[in-house]
Amino acid sequence: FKYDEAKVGTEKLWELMNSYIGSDKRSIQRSIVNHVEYTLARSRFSFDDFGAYQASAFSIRDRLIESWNDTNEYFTTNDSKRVYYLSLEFLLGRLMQNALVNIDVEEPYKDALMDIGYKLENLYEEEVDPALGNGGLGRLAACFLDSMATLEIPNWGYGIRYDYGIFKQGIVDGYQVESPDYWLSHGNPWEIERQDVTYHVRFYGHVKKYNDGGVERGVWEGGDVVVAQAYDTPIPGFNTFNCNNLRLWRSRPCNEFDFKQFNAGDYHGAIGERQKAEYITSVLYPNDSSEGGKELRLKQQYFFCSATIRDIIRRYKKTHSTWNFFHEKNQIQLNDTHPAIASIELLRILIDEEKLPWDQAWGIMYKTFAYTNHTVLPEALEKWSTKLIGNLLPRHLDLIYLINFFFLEKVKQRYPGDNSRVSRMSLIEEGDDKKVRMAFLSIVCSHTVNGVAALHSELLKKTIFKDFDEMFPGKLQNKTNGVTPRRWIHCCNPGLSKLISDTIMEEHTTWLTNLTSLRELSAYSQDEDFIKRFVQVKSDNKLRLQKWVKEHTGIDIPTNALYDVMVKRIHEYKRQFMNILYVIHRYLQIKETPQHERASKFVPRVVMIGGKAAPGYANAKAIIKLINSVAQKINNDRDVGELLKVVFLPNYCVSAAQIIIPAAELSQHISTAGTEASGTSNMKFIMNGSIIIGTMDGANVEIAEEIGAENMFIFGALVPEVDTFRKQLHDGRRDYIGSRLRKVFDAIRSGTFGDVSTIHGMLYSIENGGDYYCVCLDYYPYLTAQEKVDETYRDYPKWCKMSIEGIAKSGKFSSDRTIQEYCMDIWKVSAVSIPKPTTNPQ
Ligand code: B1H
Repeated sequence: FKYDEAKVGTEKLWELMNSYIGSDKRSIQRSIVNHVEYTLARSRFSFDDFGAYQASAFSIRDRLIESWNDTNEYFTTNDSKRVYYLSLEFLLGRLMQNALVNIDVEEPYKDALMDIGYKLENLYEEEVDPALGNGGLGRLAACFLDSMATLEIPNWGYGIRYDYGIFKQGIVDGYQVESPDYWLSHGNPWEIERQDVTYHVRFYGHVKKYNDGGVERGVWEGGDVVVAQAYDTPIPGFNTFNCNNLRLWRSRPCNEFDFKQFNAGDYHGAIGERQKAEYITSVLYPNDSSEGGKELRLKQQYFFCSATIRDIIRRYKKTHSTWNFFHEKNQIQLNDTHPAIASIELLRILIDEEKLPWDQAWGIMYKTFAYTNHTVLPEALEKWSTKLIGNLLPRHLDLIYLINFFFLEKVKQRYPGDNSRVSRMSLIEEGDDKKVRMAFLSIVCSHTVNGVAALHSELLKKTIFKDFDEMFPGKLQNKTNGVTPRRWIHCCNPGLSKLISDTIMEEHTTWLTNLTSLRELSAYSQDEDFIKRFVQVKSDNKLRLQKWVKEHTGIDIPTNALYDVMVKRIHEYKRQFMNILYVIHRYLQIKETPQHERASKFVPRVVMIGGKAAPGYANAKAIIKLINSVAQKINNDRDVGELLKVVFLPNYCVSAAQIIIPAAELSQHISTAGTEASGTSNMKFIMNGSIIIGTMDGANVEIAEEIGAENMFIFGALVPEVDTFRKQLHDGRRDYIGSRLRKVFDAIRSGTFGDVSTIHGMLYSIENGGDYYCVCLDYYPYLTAQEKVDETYRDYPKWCKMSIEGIAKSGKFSSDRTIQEYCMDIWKVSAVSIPKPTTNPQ
């Protein structure tokens, strides 16, 4: 090519590329069939549902790529301010329906596929559920991505492309067994492998320091170098052409750095070394709300942070020649402290490689980063041993010490003579094994810090971050969590979505982005026709869950019973244990009641509990075993019949949640006050018309504020009462087990539910002053609340009214509202709308 020919060629190429795929039946079918033939190399004789899913996914991805490319180009041309959401977890769930709904082609695809003999709903079921997260924190990241794309915020998510997601949970003899989730075994049609986007990441090695005109700089050399390779997943917004990106990093061996070993003749050894590199991004750590302090975890954190920061800098440098606008063009949000090392990495690059003065480098970092705290539980607060950091990331440890020095100087200036404050606030916890307090480090390195619900944010200010709130008033904010109504109403509950649209006479495209308009439903909470349709939707969903339960557990459950659901990670603080104690109590009561009185005394219930226990968390596993043993006994007690059924829902995950939540009538959110930072499933449940039985903890408090406490079953100790009880326990109080609870303990111990000896340790501890999560304190208020549940369910119109009021007033809990608040108060970023593309004639 001569230059001019090349230019003409580019224009032609451009014209060809700009042909958006049409949404008529023929175009859709042609694009699917093209992928069957040319991507999958299948013929019409070997084209099953899975093949149809894959081909459809590729065809949808093509559409996403069109707007994804346009979006990125538009942001670059307009030099838009961008938000980067850094998270070690993105619990996306299945992508196909979400993509179709967001780009508004679900119906056309349904028709197009039906016409060639495939049911779209069946294809949805063919998709693996990508589960690169533990629970609420990872799912929140996914909801935020959806909201940011929908609100047209220029955003990229950054994280790790784990080969293995959260383990799959099986139940054998009532015990949890874990099996690996190798989710990529059949390929991933949603991602785009970027062979052109790679960075080198260094570990270990040593640092040489030198004085550069008064600034100390470092040169970090030696050690191991691995390659980070990018994989992109388009994140389409709802009802917009904007399509954002989720960039996940995979670790690969580095070709340039291991020649020596190969040349030394140790061929196998050298290959082994290479494979170690791949190991970094192999597996997601499965410990929700507890940190293990393992070197590999720190490697994961630094690996993805380093690649991410380099990527952000490279993008910025494409359009900027000075550092002056970096923070005005880039905001980086840390999803908890897991990616906290990113701020130190930016500082290191600015000082050691970009040769900026310390003050300028510090200012850029500080104005760029913001940090979200998700827990006050001490076991979840990350603390990395200085030995470990110093070995793996020697230069970063230097910088952390330097930051700490400057910071403590400021503390001393501000509070002269207050030595205990200085040691309380130090970024380093002293002791034999000194540790870096990652939360404190993140506060100091960020311009804004936030909690995830009003109560939680207040607690942060009063407890673990009290000193910081005093020193930096206003720095700690609240941003109450939310969930995306696209997935959590429209996709998972199409019946309800339609009913809402019909009732408030708005297209779903309108109210799904303006969720407070659900308030209009309030007027129908006693409307007979509406209630009739509402009840029909719920009972369809119950039927769907009944089938799911049969398929996954073999247990038959009735549909004409109250569906009582508790699904979340298994943890002592969440108190699944209290739930099952109550189930036992209910069972014993039924048994004590003469047959002919039972129907009038008890509302038939199906109690369903699901969730994963961290593999090393013995008490959580013992709780699962207890639930299964109790279920086994009760479900097979013919004397009880259909009055009470208990089901452990195995392998709780996003796709299961989408079936379980819409079917629930009652849902349990019963954590000890002050322990659950927010909770997000509580929001999903109310949006789907389930009533909450819960404590005044996390976002429950705000849910009560919005929907009215009279539309929930609230019980239990408040934070101050929890504090008092714990003090009493400490001081030797032991009289907290009443006779009804004693009976339940006795039933467990006496073998009524078979061998559940794994729970005996917990029972003993609770009885002997170890009731840290206040099960016994809240047990009786819980019984009373449960009685109220039965009483209300008997008055079914009242039940429906409560449940409809809940839906109507759930608008605040859309993650769109949350993201709008982050945009205004933290990132100071506004929407950038991609112009509607013109479709070229095909
Ligand atoms: C939440 C975690 C968490 N808080 C450590 N903290 C992890 C901590 O792998 N780790 O090391 C993983 C997860 N997760 C949850 O965040 C809170 O418990 C919920 O209450 C909250 O709703 C959710 C989202 O903010």
